Amino acid sequence: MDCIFCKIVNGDLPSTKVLENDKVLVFQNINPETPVHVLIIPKKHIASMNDVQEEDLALIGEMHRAVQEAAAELGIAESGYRLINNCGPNGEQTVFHLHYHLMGGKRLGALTG
Ligand code: DGP
Repeated sequence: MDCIFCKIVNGDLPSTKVLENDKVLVFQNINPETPVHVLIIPKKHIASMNDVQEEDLALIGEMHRAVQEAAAELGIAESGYRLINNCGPNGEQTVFHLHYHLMGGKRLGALTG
């Protein structure tokens, strides 16, 4: 499958890993927009939030647990952070493998849409 995040999961593309378990990978965004900007992905290929199935709900929970662990690891748990999922064209999704952006390390300002 021609998916760059699957290639990162498989080790066919390099990444800077923050944490990993058998279900979830957290790695540094190649193009960070904030001092802390990592991506949380399921190892299973799910194209977007629209494609999450009933059987994936525990996996989504695992992703949220990984968010907590990564935020603590990266030192932004107490200061706070923003968790974003871009879905589809209006969401400006560019990589069609489900991911959350975990962003922090500075005051991010109000959402403007
Ligand atoms: P989006 O689909 O718009 O929610 O964002 C995809 C993000 O993925 C974007 O912020 C940049 C990041 N990205 C794209 N290609 C790579 C890559 O090869 N390696 C890493 N580490 N990040 C990537």
